[in-house]
Amino acid sequence: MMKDELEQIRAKALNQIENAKNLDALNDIRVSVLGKKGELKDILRSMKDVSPEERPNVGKMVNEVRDAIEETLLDAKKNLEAKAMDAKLAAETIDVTLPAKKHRLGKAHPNFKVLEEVEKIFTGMGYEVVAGPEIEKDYYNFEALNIPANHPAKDEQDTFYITKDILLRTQTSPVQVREMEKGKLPIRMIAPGRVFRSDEVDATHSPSFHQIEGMVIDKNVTFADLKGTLETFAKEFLGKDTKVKFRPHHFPFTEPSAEMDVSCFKCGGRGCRFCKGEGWIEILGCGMVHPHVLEMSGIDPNEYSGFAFGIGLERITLLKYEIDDMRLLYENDVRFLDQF
Ligand code: 2NL
Repeated sequence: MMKDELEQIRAKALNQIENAKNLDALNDIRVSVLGKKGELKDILRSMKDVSPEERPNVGKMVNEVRDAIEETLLDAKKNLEAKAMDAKLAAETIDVTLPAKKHRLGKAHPNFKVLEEVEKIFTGMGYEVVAGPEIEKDYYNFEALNIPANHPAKDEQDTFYITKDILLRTQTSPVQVREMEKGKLPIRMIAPGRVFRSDEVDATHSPSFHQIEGMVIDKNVTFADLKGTLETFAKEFLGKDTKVKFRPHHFPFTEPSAEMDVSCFKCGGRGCRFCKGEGWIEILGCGMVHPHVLEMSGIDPNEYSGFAFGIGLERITLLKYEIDDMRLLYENDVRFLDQF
């Protein structure tokens, strides 16, 4: 009779365990069957009614049933925990084969592209690229370049002064003066960089823009070297059919001085809207370094001579890419920049 009861407890418990949905349900089963007030404890309490001969058998059976239920409970617990872990992992799964999010790639600014191109042309001819300070002494920006105290360029309307003697450079010439002062000759250099002039912003002006100056100083450098070098530059930069023309000009730091025009690369020189019917476009200023400029930087003009030139970077960028307003170069509108 007690044996039947035990079998019933076992069958009922195993069935409940099999149907348990979670760990709480399993625990409830444990308490109701194996706990202090559980069904098996009731059986043990009624052992006193069992005959002494039968007791060891019944005791053995109770132990068997308890062990079986405990073992099944443990298996079910492991099973439920494994299922919970599987669900957690499934929820956290990342599909590494999905396409990645698209990144917006940056692009080189047209000014920078032109600068790189110009640098490549001159370094290819053996020039060194040299940088210098944007905040300069009046001496390096003006005096050492033969620009007298009363020159209009020195006017506060054109130049940003920090103190009476310190200013934002208006050209990159000071970099070249500093190089001459070092006294290591010959010199073959370009000095690209930011320059400042107190100009109102419009389609062709900005208070901060960029210049590329160049200079060669050696024995027996002539105006023919200047012309050959700058013609080579123009052909490499704008195409081999480009023609050049030198017009006399005046700069305080060069003598003689000139401006170089290139044949219009849109119409080939016939005259069009782009070159305003001229057939020619001005792209740089140049000249033979003034003997007084050489002398002030400690170079003997009887032994050495040289040429120099200055190119407005924004100006040639606008020309090269046919951009009609300089302000576009500074706005950093990606719809504009994406086109280069
Ligand atoms: C222009 C004119 C020029 C130079 C810059 C230079 C520098 C030294 C000595 C002599 Cl250290 N000259 N630079 C020479 C001629 C012209 O630039 O119109 N640039 C946009």
